[in-house]
Amino acid sequence: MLRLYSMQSSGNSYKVRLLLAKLGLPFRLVDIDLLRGENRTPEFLIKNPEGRVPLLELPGGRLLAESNAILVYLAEGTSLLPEDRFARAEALRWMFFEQHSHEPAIAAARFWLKLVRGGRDLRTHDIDRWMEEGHAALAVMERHLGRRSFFVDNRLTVADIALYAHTHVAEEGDIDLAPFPNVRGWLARVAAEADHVGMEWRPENATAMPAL
Ligand SMILES: N[C@@H](CCC(=O)N[C@@H](CS)C(=O)NCC(=O)O)C(=O)O
Repeated sequence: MLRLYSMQSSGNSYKVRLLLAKLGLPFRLVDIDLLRGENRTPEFLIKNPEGRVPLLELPGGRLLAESNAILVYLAEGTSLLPEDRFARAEALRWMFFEQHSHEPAIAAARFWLKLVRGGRDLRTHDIDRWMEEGHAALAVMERHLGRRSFFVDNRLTVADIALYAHTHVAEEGDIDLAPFPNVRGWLARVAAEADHVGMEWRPENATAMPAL
């Protein structure tokens, strides 16, 4: 069975849980609590030298890190990963945008302002930059969505899943979505798609990180 190392409140982990739920793929969820340093134990660093979640373990033991690489791997052969060469490259383009221009500001703001106790004081010097870069990324999305229902091919793809995960909780990092009506409309469309699950969803078989 697939095994996913994940933290429930991690947007990057949520991308993978959402895709697995949509595809109806059974998997074992292994909780890694970053706030307790479970991602920095020798056992976990053997699996992912970067010490990050999500991490996917395949039945034969092979390991795949990086949320968007995991999405592409799992969605292969499904309608969520375009077959057409150009559409597939466009999906990748938006996933690279998410990692380079969106997640570093929007996810970091939420992590430090909502999830880390005292994070606002620890990272005061970063807040203005997160707001500026987060708004800039949302403005790009707003313009793109002006004439489209979804990011690629006017249908749900892995690009939407990658961008949805942190955007739908951006306000938890003080990033106001009110000025972005197209983005808000798109968030509602993604959430209305078949087999959508929220960030709180978990399969029944969750376990803690096993010792080696
Ligand atoms: N680019 C990676 C980023 C993964 C990432 O930063 N994960 C966070 C949780 S959302 C993490 O594990 N942080 C712990 C750390 O960096 O020590 C991805 O998309 O999977």
